[in-house]
Amino acid sequence: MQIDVFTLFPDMFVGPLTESIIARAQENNLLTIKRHNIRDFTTDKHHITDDTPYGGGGGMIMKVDPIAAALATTLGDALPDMPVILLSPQGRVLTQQVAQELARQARLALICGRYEGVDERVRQLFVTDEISIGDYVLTGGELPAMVLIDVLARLIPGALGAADAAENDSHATGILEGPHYTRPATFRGLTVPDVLTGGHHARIQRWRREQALRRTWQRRPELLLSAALDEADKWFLMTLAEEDAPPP
Ligand code: 4FV
Repeated sequence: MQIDVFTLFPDMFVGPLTESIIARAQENNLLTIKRHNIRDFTTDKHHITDDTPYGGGGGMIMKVDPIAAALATTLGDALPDMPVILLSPQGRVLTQQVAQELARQARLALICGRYEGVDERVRQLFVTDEISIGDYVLTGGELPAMVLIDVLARLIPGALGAADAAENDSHATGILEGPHYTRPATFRGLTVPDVLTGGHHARIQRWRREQALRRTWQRRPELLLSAALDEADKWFLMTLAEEDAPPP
């Protein structure tokens, strides 16, 4: 996968994209990330990339022309048929399902807004998709772009160590993950559940599924409405409901 990032702050990406899994995915040519500084595509001597809003009002707006030049110059004839994603609070909210959909693309372009946002003609001329990482306002689209790159990198086959790690993720299964344990077997008197050290894989799998269902029931019950639940899951959830039901 190749991701072209258009930003006024390319150096913000250095840290997050040069460590651990994302660094290794680039070393193994599973992922290529190209950072483009929109300011490099200005034509005026002051390299202006933003201006005051027509109609007045506070704040500044990112100009369309430097962004247009950056996209055309760097993407060339690949531009028309590749997803161009604007990171903004007005976008569809990023979920694991949205990430799985985008992870099928060979190439993506990400536009990072700043100030009050981009000129609307950026959307009209270039943007094919708009993604928000959540209902809050950040100083720029760079962190959302990094979040999107991180969630996509994990979904690239071969990017993660254990082959199936991504499949069991919270949200990848539609429900939350249950508790995890590793050595020591006891810490400050807290011991690892016996089922996990008993070596009975079917019991371990069942226990993990029930813990995941319990955590989802307690913290994000709405996820259960869209989760793929089998009969055993439904019976287990019934017992949780009885547990929580007020005494008659
Ligand atoms: C944002 C979000 C976000 C809005 C104004 C950048 C800021 C500034 N992007 N998910 N939430 N963007 O807050 O994606 O231009």
